[in-house]
Amino acid sequence: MTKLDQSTGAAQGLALELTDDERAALRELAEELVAAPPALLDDLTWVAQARRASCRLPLRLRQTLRAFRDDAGPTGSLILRGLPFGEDDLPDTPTVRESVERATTVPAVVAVLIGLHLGEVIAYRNEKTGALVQNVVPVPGLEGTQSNAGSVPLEFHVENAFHPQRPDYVGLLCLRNDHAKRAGTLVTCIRQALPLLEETDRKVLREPRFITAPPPSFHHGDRTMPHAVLVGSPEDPNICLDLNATTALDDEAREVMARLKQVLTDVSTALVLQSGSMAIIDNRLVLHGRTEFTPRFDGRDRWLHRVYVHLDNRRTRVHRQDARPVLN
Ligand SMILES: O=C(O)CCC(=O)C(=O)O
Ligand SMILES: [Fe+2]
Repeated sequence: MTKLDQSTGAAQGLALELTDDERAALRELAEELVAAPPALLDDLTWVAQARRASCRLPLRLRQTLRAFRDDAGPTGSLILRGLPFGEDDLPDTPTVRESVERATTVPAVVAVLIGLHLGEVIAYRNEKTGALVQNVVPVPGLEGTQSNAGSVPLEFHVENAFHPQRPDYVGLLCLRNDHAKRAGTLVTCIRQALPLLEETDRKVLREPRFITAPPPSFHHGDRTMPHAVLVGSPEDPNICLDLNATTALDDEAREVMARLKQVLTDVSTALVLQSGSMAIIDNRLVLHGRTEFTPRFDGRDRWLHRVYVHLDNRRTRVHRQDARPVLN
């Protein structure tokens, strides 16, 4: 893994650019899976075939994912570039609410293969109809919403922060960026924010003085009990916070949350994904959001595939019916 060019001055995280040979090998593997019956991303027998195939991803890609799983590094995010598809091969960007991908296309299969090498690809029954691969696209009428169908700036959040079994990783694969090629996924990592917080503030953030509601993408779901924002090792904690859905329960906690928001903003970076790139975000360490952009609804708007990954299937068994990877 190599560090990205840091000419912007901001640490942009870990990155891997596929070589031409690796791209060709990944294309061949993805096409095999596109054709594997029943050619449905959410079918358990198809997922089992994809899981086996994920062991045949190019070696450097497997090594990179394996190292990222051990430690997501100072920024908690990884960018893969040179994935085997181009903007010109794609159909129009969807424009409907709750858009998901059900059929095995090369980009969707690539997202699933990468997710399945990192862990298990999961979804939530009450979000986007439980589909394993979801479309992140601007939707007419939802421009101003704090959701991934919007196009106004999207506040920093841990994905599904309210859920007791939130994803360990979020994968965002870019099929096409916005017309201006400038829309970015914003990321900010608690590892970079922590040194800038006073110990008195850290202590408040370790106490159960916050509650978090489900995001608008969830049709059902309960608010959390009072919870801490920083959890685990005091020197290298996990973070659980959604700036649009987390409420502080008292004045002091509210002030601390405002200071944390400022620090998270100060250390944030924009990952401007272009077609053929994928960001993998460690959802225990990183909050993400999005810059604003102007959709045209002309079939060429920004389009990402999103996948969620869990590291441990057993941990979520109580949330799943039978062996399916869809959580309640
Ligand atoms: O549009 C993006 O870059 C990220 C949107 C988002 O937060 C998500 O899809 O989870
Ligand atoms: Fe998100």
